[in-house]
Amino acid sequence: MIPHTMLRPTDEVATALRDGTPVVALESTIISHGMPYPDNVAMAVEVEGIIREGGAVPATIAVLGGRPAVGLGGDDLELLASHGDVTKVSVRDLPYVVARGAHGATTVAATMRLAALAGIRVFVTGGIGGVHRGAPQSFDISADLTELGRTDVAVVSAGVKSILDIGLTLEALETLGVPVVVYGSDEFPSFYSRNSGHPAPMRVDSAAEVAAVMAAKWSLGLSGGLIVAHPIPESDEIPAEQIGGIIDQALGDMDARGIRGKDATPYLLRRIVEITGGASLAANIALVRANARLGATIATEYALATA
Ligand code: PSU
Ligand code: MN
Repeated sequence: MIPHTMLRPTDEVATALRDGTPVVALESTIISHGMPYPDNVAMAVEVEGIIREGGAVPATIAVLGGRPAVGLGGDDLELLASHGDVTKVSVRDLPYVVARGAHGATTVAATMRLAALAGIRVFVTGGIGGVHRGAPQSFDISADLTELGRTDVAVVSAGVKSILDIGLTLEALETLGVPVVVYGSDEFPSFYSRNSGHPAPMRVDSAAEVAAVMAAKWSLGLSGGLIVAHPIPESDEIPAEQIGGIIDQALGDMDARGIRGKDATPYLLRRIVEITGGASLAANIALVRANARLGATIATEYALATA
């Protein structure tokens, strides 16, 4: 596939897309607004390496000087990780940041859209956005869900954090027609924890099965994304009982400060790292690593299934 003309893919990514080599998209909000410096840039570099070891080409996506970039160099990752002036860009922000020639870190929603424009079908991240707790009053529902409903990309994540209402998020995904497959478990995972109290809507036990679901969905003309929920490795897990109180505390602090809207998720992520003294960050990095391994394998299987 030839990427959209406004995109700036690296030569490596453009060649891989042309040759049908597996490519895995990565988001940049997780770098700029999801983790502290310098752990964020170390994570970004390491994850790209894991994807290469898995036989795929990593394509970290961001907006740099107004150009949607697909595949980044080391300097770009450093800029996104450390520069104070990188906006969090969801789909509604893309036109403004592009028009102004600004830098932007793309969320799951914006990354999915740019990945799809480039012809990339597999995207690895940590956690996705969803229906926030209190959404019946605040209306705060992440555009990640809207995008999953319409853009043809499989998103590998460790589920959703309980900063969100997990039950309502799963309901919204069902309404949007988004398959939610849980990898190797009968329970939907909640990011730091392997369990959430919510059963897996669907279960798969191999990357080939994921690729088969992707191929079947799009062959049937069912547009939109899929969620591959990959539970955090047992050895890295923070039990739900332990993280639950910390998340409640972070949510209380957020309300007390009047933080809302697009600042809510970055604030909560930062506050949870503070309260846990970095333990949540270690878990976060571990689950992204595991997702990168799985994502590279899924991209390889999908390339085989559709060759
Ligand atoms: N959840 C995480 N880590 C993250 C995010 C969510 O555990 O870094 C980021 C992702 O980029 C996601 C975005 O797409 O936050 C969702 O933000 P919002 O709720 O404002 O849509
Ligand atoms: Mn929101």
